[in-house]
Amino acid sequence: MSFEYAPAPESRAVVDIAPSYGLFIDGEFTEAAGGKVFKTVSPANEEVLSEVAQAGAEDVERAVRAARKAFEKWSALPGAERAKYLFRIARIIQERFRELAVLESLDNGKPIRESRDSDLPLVAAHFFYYAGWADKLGHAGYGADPKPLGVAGQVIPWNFPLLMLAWKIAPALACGNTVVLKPAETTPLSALFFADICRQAGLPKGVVNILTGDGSTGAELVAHPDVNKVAFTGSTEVGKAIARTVAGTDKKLTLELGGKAANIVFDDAPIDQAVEGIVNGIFFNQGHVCCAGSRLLVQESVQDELLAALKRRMSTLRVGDPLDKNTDIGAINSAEQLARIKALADAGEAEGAERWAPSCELPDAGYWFAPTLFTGVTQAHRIAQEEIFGPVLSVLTFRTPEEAVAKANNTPYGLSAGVWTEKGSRILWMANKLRAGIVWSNTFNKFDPASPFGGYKESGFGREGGRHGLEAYLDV
Ligand code: TXE
Repeated sequence: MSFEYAPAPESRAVVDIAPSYGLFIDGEFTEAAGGKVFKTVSPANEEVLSEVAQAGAEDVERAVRAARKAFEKWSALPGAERAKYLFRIARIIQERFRELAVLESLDNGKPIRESRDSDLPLVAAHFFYYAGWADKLGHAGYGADPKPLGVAGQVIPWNFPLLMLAWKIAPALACGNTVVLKPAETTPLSALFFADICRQAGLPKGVVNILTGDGSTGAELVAHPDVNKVAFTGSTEVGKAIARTVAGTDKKLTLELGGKAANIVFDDAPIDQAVEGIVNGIFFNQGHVCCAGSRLLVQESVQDELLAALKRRMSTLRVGDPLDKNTDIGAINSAEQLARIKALADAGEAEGAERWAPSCELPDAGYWFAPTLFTGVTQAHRIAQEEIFGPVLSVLTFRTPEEAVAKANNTPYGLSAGVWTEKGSRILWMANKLRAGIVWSNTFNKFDPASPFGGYKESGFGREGGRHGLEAYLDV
């Protein structure tokens, strides 16, 4: 069985999406020099939401020039003045949160409960947090007068469009840099609404520029000789290509790439609490999360009990309309991403793992994938090594803490991990042994702007968030 999906009209009405958008350069919306456009669709029903300009080399040139010009004045402003703009932006985000949450769910496919209760509050929190730093940089232990780097070229992905923008733009502006940001091609709209918020806040022209476009726009931007700092979040493959471009230049670089986090459950953990953490870890945002707990490592003695409880819980998850407040799992962001998830899940079966999913109705139109569990997974299986970036959980088992650590660390990635146990000393021991930038204990996917975020190994380098996040935008 299947059903027709149509977004709830009352929520859809809170956001006014224009039929077309230009690039945001030097404080104005403008057409791309080459006149090219592309469509952005709602992944829940393939409705065309708007037509957006595709920036080319000439537009990158214009945007970087505008950012360079604005840098002179912006970097010379006292920190307290820059803070005022950032506080103003944070407050406008709070005032417009409902509109932005609906927009984000429409363009990305994520459940409104998540965009409203997780993404948007964190977006505002990042601007408040870094606004607070802008006038304190001289007293933060960086030396008397730390300097901004110049023009930051920032490329972000589609899984948390507005939150990734906040992670990149808030610290850059607080430190006195100016920005050219390229959102992902499947989720350009919230960045364009953010451009409007910059105007509303009276931000000086050219301090923030938004270039919509695909990977070719991103490649032009990071290669531009007048960009001083490159910040990228996305696939490890593209991250490596960007690192090659930047190598041999004087640009600074931070990369936040993929992950294959282990969520490790010991036999003394409260099972119900752990199940909630596992579900949140892998099904939050359809599993389109770089730090998603995509591998469950469960201690052998509690495997049966835990998996039974997990399957019961998974059977209650509601998949469907992103704008319905009761939805737990929304739409997969794009046809391409859906194809990648399907291919890896099929590889799991072909390699001998056992596939299970609760019965659930999926809409006809749009891109959907049921929450899926694989048991009988070995460390060599592709679904235990590669980032699936979808609602698919691979289950492995262990007997001792040492074995758990060895298995958890046995992927090319090192972004995050979770440890579930009542034993404090074990948590500390595990946290030290796990090669992961973030280790959560008895919780998962908790974020705070004051806490640095970033990875080991192929998950990238540099930290975003917290005091460490400032260092990526300062010459100290
Ligand atoms: O990523 P891309 P895709 C992982 C996840 C996913 C896979 C592919 O496993 O399945 O990557 O996703 C821009 N120079 N992550 O293809 O291509 C692109 O336009 C400069 C994990 O969407 O890396 C977009 O804005 N920029 C991840 C951004 O890079 C380029 C989040 C990300 O797209 C470029 C997303 C180039 N040569 C995917 N090519 C995370 N760490 O959270 C593309 N882009």
